[in-house]
Amino acid sequence: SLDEYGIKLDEKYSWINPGEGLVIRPLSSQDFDKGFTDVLSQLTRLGDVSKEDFQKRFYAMKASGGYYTLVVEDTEADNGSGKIVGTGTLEVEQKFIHSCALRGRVEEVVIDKEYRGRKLGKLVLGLITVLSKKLACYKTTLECKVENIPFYGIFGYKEDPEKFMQLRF
Ligand code: 16G
Repeated sequence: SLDEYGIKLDEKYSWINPGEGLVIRPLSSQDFDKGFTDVLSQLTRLGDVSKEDFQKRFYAMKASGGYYTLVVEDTEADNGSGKIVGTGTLEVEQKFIHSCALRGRVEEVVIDKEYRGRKLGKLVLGLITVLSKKLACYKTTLECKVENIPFYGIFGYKEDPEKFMQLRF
């Protein structure tokens, strides 16, 4: 449950309600079988990721710390065996600057195309944002398509005057 990320679902978090049959929780090592990577492949190129690859990376991320991946599961889908229908990750980096602060990054926010329009993206991003604040990140940033700027704006994310640069290999 969200306990694992230090979030106790008290009345303060009554807005964390994905709807009938749906749950939002941390990623588990068993989620490959529930189609976690199928959801990721709706964001960008997934490449070859076997169940073994997924589990290796899952445990490596756990060991290194700083990765908070949330998933939305439709517990009633696939005859009750459950299906991952959304995800989003908070990555927390350690810094020397700002008095040894933490910096948050929002990554891989994607909702299955069949489940869009149910405010699940808002739920995932809202929870990631709360989590980054709770962990005392001095800032939390993300990269997104221009058409998604208004979506992130709802949560207070503003366009950075600095330019984002990249080198692709
Ligand atoms: C988007 C994602 C980012 C992801 C990237 C993949 C959010 C907020 N942003 O920018 O996390 O890593 O797409 O695109 O979800 P790429 O495969 O072109 O690097």
